[in-house]
Amino acid sequence: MSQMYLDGLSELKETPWRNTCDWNNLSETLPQLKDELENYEPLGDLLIGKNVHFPKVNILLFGGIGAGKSSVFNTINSVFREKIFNVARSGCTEHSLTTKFTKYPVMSGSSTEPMPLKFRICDIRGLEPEHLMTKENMRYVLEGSIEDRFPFDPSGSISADMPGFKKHPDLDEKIHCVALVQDASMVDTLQDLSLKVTTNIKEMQTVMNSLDIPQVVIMSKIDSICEETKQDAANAFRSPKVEKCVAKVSEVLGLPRNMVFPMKNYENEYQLDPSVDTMALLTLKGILNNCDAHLFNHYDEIVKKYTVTQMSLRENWNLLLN
Ligand SMILES: Nc1nc2c(ncn2[C@@H]2O[C@H](COP(=O)(O)OP(=O)(O)OP(=O)(O)O)[C@@H](O)[C@H]2O)c(=O)[nH]1
Ligand SMILES: [Mg+2]
Repeated sequence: MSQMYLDGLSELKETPWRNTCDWNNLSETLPQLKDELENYEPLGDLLIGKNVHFPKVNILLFGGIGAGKSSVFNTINSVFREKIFNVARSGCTEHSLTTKFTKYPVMSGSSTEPMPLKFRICDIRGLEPEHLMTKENMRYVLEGSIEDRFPFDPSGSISADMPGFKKHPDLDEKIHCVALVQDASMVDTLQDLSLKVTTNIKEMQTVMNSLDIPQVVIMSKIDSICEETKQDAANAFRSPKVEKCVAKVSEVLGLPRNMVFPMKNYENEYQLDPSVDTMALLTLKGILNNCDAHLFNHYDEIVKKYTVTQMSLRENWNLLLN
């Protein structure tokens, strides 16, 4: 864990370094935010009245081993399931605990009939100095060629004839935004200890850029760099330590500071915490905005391919009956 950030207590700032939401009124803020995201539709009002239905957006979690990728999915899923719900395996191991490429649906509601939301979170094996991602594999993942539950080694070789490889994926099977997950407690060592992994991430960013796929950073484990944030995640946006860490990550990964989202994942808790929930939803909202920005560049293609015609309605109806 980073000593630099744990030395001394951080004095919380009077005014937050980023304006996010009303943290003093979470009993109203949180349900509003949750409702907004439960009703998220890809491209939102741009498709209203058009009879166009783009099924779901796909978010890829990407980063080093143990960065907290699977925990990010578990945290977001827990918020919507209204209970701590660990679907993806998480923990600390010598090699990445996640070995399959998994497209997780997110369900809302704690009732018996959960409602699937309009986004999926894709979890992948973490990068290790001896298991770095090749540009070719990155392209396959981003372009939707890797099917759900495919055992996937970022450095392994993949051939188009392998089972689980999709040759011509549709736009709704591709990745629409990448969230680079970075452990906040590793940030001051990014340039030395994990240099190989960081260099690999930056190399993969060139592939994402070439495909015009937006990137954000989820800066996980912020509770481990700031005592006040550990006590209450709501303090993160008034913590100079978190602010400094965000600036450093933005500099190293070459993304604007407003694309870096601090997050505290559920890891030791038995019960949901409104501050942790709110922070996770703010992050998700930022990611979904980026997904929409990406889809906007494919607007004409979406209208052309995803318009629901009388014919396709009839076909779906027949499928349901048979
Ligand atoms: N304190 C704290 N621990 C966290 C947080 N997020 C994740 N962890 C812990 O970090 C460890 C690694 O988390 P994972 O979610 O398994 O990380 P991963 O990136 O999926 O790891 P691999 O799949 O092995 O690459 C686990 O022990 C988590 O409980 C966080 O926000 N705060
Ligand atoms: Mg994992």
